[in-house]
Amino acid sequence: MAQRLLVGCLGRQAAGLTLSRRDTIYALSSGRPPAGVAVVRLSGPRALAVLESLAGRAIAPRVATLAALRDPSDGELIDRALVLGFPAPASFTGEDVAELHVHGGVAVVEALLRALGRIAGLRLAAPGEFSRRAFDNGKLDLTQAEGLADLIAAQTEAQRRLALAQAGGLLRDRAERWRAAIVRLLALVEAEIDFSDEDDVDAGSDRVAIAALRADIAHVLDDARVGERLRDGLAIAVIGAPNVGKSSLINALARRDVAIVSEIAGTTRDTIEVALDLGGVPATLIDTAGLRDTDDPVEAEGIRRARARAASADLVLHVSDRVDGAADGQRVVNKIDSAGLAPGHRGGVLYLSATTGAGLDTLEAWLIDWAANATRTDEPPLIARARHRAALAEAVARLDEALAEPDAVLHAESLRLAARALGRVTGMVDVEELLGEIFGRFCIGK
Ligand SMILES: Nc1nc2c(ncn2[C@@H]2O[C@H](COP(=O)(O)OP(=O)(O)OP(=O)(O)O)[C@@H](O)[C@H]2O)c(=O)[nH]1
Ligand SMILES: [Mg+2]
Repeated sequence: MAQRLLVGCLGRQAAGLTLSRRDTIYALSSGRPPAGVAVVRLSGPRALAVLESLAGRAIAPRVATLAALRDPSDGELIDRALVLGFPAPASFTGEDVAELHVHGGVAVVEALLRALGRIAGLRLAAPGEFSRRAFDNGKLDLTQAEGLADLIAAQTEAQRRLALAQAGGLLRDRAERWRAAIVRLLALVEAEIDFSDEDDVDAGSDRVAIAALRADIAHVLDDARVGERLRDGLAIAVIGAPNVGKSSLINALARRDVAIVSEIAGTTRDTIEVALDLGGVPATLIDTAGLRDTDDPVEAEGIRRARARAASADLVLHVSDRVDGAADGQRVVNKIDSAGLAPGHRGGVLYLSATTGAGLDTLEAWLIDWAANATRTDEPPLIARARHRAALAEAVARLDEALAEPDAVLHAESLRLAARALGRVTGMVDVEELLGEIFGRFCIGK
């Protein structure tokens, strides 16, 4: 292993970015027309030449310029637009990029896209292709690309903040730092193996450092899944006996008629989900089939699903229509209008009426409070996806392996696998780089 890694000093190339010459791509990057403004973006070797041929003149880089855009094939005026050129590599994709800010009319955008489509060497971008090129050119790592996708999909304030932190490289920086530290340790171990006559060298000097790294990563993993909860939303299951008003409550909270309500017990069969914004924290409210013994196989299946949803939910609201009885979850007593009870929060129970709306504000405030608590952290969450969690957990497991391994060669292999796991987080797994690090430090007259 050590021999293979340390063969020769010739292989010390930079972690290779071999940019093949590729198509110039274009797409409407703004929302669906009509709109005030539409932004059409081009990226690739022909982007700036095409920009100038549309504008009929030279366009200064990085300066917003008003230009009359004409179809190069027939000289027809398409629109007067604000255009920008970003020469490579200082652009979003790392390639030459042009942006055309035209009036956002359906026909304007169509005419422009048609004109672009007629130009040789240009083609419509595939979904995500601009970001993919940015990734390929080292402008973004995987976590930042994911962060950008999440930022575009963000529906609530908490999601926006999380996505912005990811897009800004919060996780990338940490993962890269951990990985670099492991690669340094690995280089030391490799050198020990290489320069020692024995194969059972004690690689003990690095164990303190490995244990510290392991603790650091484990601490980040121990985050109550706040990042994933913010990204995916908190799950709130509404359960209870048939006819207590679960669906009515869901409709009241969602402020629309999402679930069917009737005086017939056993109305809801399927689980129905509604998205809620709880003070910036996304949540999914899940209506379920009323729990009771039944011979109806369809209803029984609904009840099975209700129990499963409750088991996996972040919160269970247990609705009943009377004061007595136990509950597994937060107790909510509905129909206080017919029971003659006052609305509010007393003795751990929320009293309300889905029909009159009394007590709903208390429930909403309680939910917002609960959501804030469920997603509260000292530090901004680093992990936003199961993929991140799996890779970091793998790194911890490999570091544990390394710590327990007496054989220096196997110890080094575990460290290498830990580094790879971290490299998978950012998508920058690269053996070349590992080699570079080792050669750079230990190429002493070999
Ligand atoms: N008086 C009064 N009636 C209510 C209230 N909430 C719901 N109801 C009525 O109770 C009946 C049952 O309501 P649903 O919302 O369908 O009850 P559910 O718990 O979803 O019932 P299943 O889906 O069958 O389990 C309907 O006739 C509602 O109009 C309330 O706050 N006050
Ligand atoms: Mg129902």
